[in-house]
Amino acid sequence: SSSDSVVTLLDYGAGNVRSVRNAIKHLGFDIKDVQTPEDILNASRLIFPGVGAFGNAMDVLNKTGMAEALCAYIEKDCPFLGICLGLQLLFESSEENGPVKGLGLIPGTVGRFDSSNGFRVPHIGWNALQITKDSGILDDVGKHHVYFVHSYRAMPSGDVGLSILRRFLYPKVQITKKPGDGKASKLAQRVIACLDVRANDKGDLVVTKGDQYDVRENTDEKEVRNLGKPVELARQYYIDGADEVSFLNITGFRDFPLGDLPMLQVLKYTSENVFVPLTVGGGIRDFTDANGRHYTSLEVASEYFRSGADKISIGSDAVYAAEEYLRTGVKTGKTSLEQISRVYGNQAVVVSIDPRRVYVKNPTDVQFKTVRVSNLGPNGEEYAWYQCTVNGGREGRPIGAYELAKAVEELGAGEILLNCIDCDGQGKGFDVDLVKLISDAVSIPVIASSGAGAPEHFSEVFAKTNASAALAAGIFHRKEVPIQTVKEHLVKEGIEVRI
Ligand code: 1PR
Repeated sequence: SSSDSVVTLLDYGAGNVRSVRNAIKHLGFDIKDVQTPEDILNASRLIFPGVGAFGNAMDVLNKTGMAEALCAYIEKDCPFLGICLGLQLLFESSEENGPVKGLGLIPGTVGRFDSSNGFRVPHIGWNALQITKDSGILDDVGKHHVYFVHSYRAMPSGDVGLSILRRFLYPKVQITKKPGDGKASKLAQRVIACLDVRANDKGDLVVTKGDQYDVRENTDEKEVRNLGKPVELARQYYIDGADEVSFLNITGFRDFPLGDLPMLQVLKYTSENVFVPLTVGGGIRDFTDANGRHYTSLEVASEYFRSGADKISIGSDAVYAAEEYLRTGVKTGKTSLEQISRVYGNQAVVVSIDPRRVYVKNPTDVQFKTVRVSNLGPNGEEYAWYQCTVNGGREGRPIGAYELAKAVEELGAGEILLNCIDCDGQGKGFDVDLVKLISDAVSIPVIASSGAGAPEHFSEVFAKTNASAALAAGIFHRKEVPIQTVKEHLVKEGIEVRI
């Protein structure tokens, strides 16, 4: 093929580069992978989709000689597109894992966002771009929401001075966009479609859906409820406007996911056609297989990332980690949460909480944080706490959702997927008391989940709580309400969404 249709890609092996690969192929280009530093020097067009954490990336670039080649390539002024960390690495240093020294090609540093003023960090979701300078490749982008997922941002030094000089040298450059004059104006609330996946009794991977986590039919055979094929449904939800798609491998707690190749296949096929972020959860923990081979949770997560996941989600293992942390007050650095977020960044690690409501007469009856409930309990109880469970709701643990959320935030979770067993599959609305409790307790984004049965439930949870996203399953699987209708309703209610 002619070199015009070839793009050189620098993939140093951390995180999901699959989505960029799929996008490049989708646009009709071939990819040449960088194997040696020479490949960088010989490139005619280089894309560096940086994913993961800054320190780890710099280590790899330095060890492989890629750092030096990158500097030489960019100094020659050859076409270079650095995406996310791939751009940040060009700066002098980063606060992430550090300070760590960067490539030093652009004056300035990379710093963490400030989470005071109620701004949630990581910054996750579809936000607006303010394009104040004329830049060919960003033309028209200002009208749309674009996806962000990061805790750090580059802060070029001498920005004002540079732009004065630029205007002096290039007086024709116009400000093409005034802030706020496009359609997209701020961070959009997300609508997420969730696919609970497991093998049915015949061994086929199916999308299933529970009623308070019970996924079996109410028949004599008690077969696993089958709502469709994972790849097809994910594709449909993407077309319908889902802002993200989540897969939960719901038997991952007992079946080892790397033995579960179909799930990895599902991710691979899905990421070829679905260009919104994919999250996958289930079974992320240390594991020893039947042959005695030990896998770390980091290896399990890496396999999910390589197969196309943008984020992974940890359930049971995060509960044990939080319990241990609260008991000892020590961060060991060894939990799956800490290890995966250190390598892939906090923004790539979601903690999925599966709480069950426990009513109490008085807040002092339990050592856990309680809320005053909007609807009284069966014996007139005015309070409840939310007990965390493991193994798909099968076992209750001595920790509340509030305590867990705060602990996992400290251990490095970047986002919380907040389910509620009582509401799951009931279609009666989200547990607003719970979502409010948790989204007020942490400064990372919280995804409300379980119970959506009508568009009004989405607007209710966004109006009454600080949730950043709302996730639903049954309402979409059963085709009761299309995603587009939910979004139109949110727009009508004055809630910003990506259209
Ligand atoms: O513990 O790390 O292996 O992770 C297991 C993962 O699988 C967890 O994220 C856990 O939430 C999930 N899971 C386990 N068992 C079930 C089950 O249903 N039997 N599903 C399960 C979780 C809840 C949501 C559901 C919402 C929305 N299901 O995923 O999609 O409740 O449903 P709705 O809109 O129909 O009400 P680990």
